[in-house]
Amino acid sequence: MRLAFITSNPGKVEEARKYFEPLGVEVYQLRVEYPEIQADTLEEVAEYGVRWLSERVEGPFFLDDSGLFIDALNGFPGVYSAYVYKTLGVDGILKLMEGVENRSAHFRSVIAYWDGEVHLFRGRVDGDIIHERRGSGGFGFDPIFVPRGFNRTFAEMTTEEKNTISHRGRALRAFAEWLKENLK
Ligand code: ITT
Repeated sequence: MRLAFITSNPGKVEEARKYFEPLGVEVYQLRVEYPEIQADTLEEVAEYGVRWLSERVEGPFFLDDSGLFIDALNGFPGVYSAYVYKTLGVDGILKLMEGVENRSAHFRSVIAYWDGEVHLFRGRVDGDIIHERRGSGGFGFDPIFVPRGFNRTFAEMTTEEKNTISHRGRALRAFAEWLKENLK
C-alpha cells in the first residue's frame, strides 16, 4: 500500500516513513499548499485542511497538524507553532523562557486521514524545555525538548527512538492500528 502525506515538512515525512516501512506501507510526500486556519485546536486546523484538500487532490491522503504547548506560557505557541518557529525560532522560545522556572511542555499531533471522510488520530508527549539547544537530529523544536523520563532531547535521538515516544509516533500508531482494522 502507498500513502500520500501532504506536508511541506520533510522531517515529518521521515518519521512517518520510518514508522510505516516495517509494516509494508510506503509513505510518499505530496507538496500541496493548503490553508491553515486560525482556530483554537489542532483538530479544527487539521480537519479544515483535509476537507479543503479533498476537493482538489485525489484521495486517500493524510496530513499532520502539530504544536508545542508550554505550560508557563499558557500553552503558547500551540496552534501558532509553525508561525512562531518561522519568526521567533528556537532561540526566540529560549529567550521567552529565560528566568522561567516551570519548564513543563508538551507536543501534540493530530493526523487527519481522508478516504472519502475524515478520520482523526491523536498523540501527545509530555516533557520539559531545556535551557540550551542540544543535538542535531529531528527538526523544529526538537533540540530544546526532553521527553519526561529521558535525559536526551528529541534531537539527540534516532527517528525510531523518537517515534516510540513522540506525539507523532503515537498518532501514527493509532492511525496504523485503524488502517489494519479497516483495510481488511
Ligand atoms: P506542514 O506543511 O505539515 O504544515 P509544518 O512544519 O508547517 O508542516 P505544522 O503546521 O504542524 O507543521 O507546525 C508545527 C510546528 O511545530 C512546526 O513548524 C515545527 O517547528 C513544530 N513541530 C511539530 N512537530 C514537531 C516535532 O516532532 N518536533 C519538533 N518540532 C515540531
